[in-house]
Amino acid sequence: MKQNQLVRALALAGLGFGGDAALAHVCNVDIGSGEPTLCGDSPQFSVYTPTVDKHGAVVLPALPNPFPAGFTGDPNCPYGGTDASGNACVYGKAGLINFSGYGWLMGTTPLLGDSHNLHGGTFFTFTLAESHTVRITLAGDTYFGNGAGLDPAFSLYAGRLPDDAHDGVGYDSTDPVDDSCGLPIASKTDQAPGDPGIPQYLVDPDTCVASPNPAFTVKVQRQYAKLYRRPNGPYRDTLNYIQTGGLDETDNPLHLFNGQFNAKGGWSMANEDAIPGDPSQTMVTNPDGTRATYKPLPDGSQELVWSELRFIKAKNAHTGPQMEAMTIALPAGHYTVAASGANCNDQSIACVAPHYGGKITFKIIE
Ligand SMILES: [Ca+2]
Ligand SMILES: [Ca+2]
Repeated sequence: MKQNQLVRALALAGLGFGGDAALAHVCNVDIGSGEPTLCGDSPQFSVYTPTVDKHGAVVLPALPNPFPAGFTGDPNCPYGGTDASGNACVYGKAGLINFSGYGWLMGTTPLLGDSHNLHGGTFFTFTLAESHTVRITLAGDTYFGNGAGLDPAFSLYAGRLPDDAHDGVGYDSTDPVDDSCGLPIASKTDQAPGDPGIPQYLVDPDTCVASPNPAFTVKVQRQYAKLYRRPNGPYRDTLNYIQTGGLDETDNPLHLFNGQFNAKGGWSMANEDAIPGDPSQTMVTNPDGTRATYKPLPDGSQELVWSELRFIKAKNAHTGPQMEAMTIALPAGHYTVAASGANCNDQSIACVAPHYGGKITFKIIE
């Protein structure tokens, strides 16, 4: 319970960061269609409205575009109307002004990054009905006098995350702990296949005193080191924290993971509708090998509540404000772009305080 309260507090702290509660958790903004994307909960929406330039590229800039003629919004809470309870439906024009200087770079480290620091939880998605070569760019973009200074960087993945997913939910916790002593346990979603589940310490459940586990032999230690040899691999060791420096003599991790965002490997997140242990929520494996969990809804449909992203490629070819671009051939499927800054990765105010405007573009080349 303590852990959940802590997670909730962190999540709320994240909500304030960037100034817009509706943007704090995963919002998948479609950069493939050129159509407006609604984010947030009724009756308050943020609307990302891209344009298509003369070269046929979808452009999403820092300064928000006007709603296009004929824009109606959510049918349950129409633009200019009221919801079922009579509340006015509020539509805010959203531009990209929330890129942090460290959001992407932190995700390249073994401690990973916090997805809130990418663009307040905004991810950029597109869908290909068939194979195409596509071009994606990210650059700084001025808004209200700010915008210069972003060192752009982004990562491309196959798949997409559930709406409203975030780093700390119980189903897929960043640093999961047991209920009785608050000490680390293996992540059910992120541990490597073949992880033997042998803890480095044994803990007395009554006193919570930790002592070395004789079963955690040198051989087992080597097994862990092999399973988690890639610091930015698609799996995380949250039992023994082999990737991040191990445990101290009281069984506490020397270094916790910052979040789940992995800029150089696969990763996964869940939303609050994913319930650990709920047998009605089935985990399935997609044709590309990624896994996903769905929650059955009363109308017979299914809600995506947990999913894995499969890493394809990261782009940070330049240091400084130069635009980053990726041209890549992709098969049919759903894709996600995680974008933010590669300016710095430390705790200084100069690093963590500024947020920058940016512009992302997407185009099918052939
Ligand atoms: Ca995960
Ligand atoms: Ca860069």
